[in-house]
Amino acid sequence: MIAIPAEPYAFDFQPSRAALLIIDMQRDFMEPGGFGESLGNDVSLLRRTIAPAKRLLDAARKAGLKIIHTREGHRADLADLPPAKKARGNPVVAIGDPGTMGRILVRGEAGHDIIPELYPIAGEPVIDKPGKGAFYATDLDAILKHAGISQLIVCGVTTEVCVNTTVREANDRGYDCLVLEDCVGSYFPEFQEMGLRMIKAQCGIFGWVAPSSSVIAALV
Ligand code: TIU
Repeated sequence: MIAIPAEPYAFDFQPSRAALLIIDMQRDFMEPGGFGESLGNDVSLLRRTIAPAKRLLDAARKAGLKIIHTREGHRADLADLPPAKKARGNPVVAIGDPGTMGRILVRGEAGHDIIPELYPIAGEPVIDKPGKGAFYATDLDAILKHAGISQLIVCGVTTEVCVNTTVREANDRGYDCLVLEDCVGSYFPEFQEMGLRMIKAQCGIFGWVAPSSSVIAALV
């Protein structure tokens, strides 16, 4: 057990029971022409997460930590896409429509895939999820349970959407989540701040928040 300095108090890190969970670092959210931009967002705001997340990923790989990636997206026939999710916001380019990186948020398309900087390697499961939470309609819980994982070190985008939803789902399933403030990003600076404050408020109602440097220091 290693005490990682965190808010609201130190996180008792147990590397053999921990997984690095990298949420939706996909081209559709991080690069121009994808889903994020189709919703009217400035994707450049998310890109500051890439360098610290890469440093953490390299350290986690070196330390032999379990690493899991997620991707938000849908079947090519869109059978798992709720009509409400497709229609919401009255988008000019909706999920399933052709974009500059293939069909928006559709599995197998270039835009749906993980950015090259953080691309998974052999042995790192990739969870394809149709929703915002990584536990909804996926086998993530089974994979974590079978590996004896009870702690999640969380990176990814966006802070207030898929990261917060997943952390809340994880919390209700009994996992301890440590969210890394420099490795999660939002299109909205105020949601970045509040998304993190909501996790660590009330004595850590959903989990802990720390900079990635604290986890890297614990891994080496
Ligand atoms: N729109 C937005 O902020 N996020 C998403 O739609 N998905 C994720 O956060 N992955």
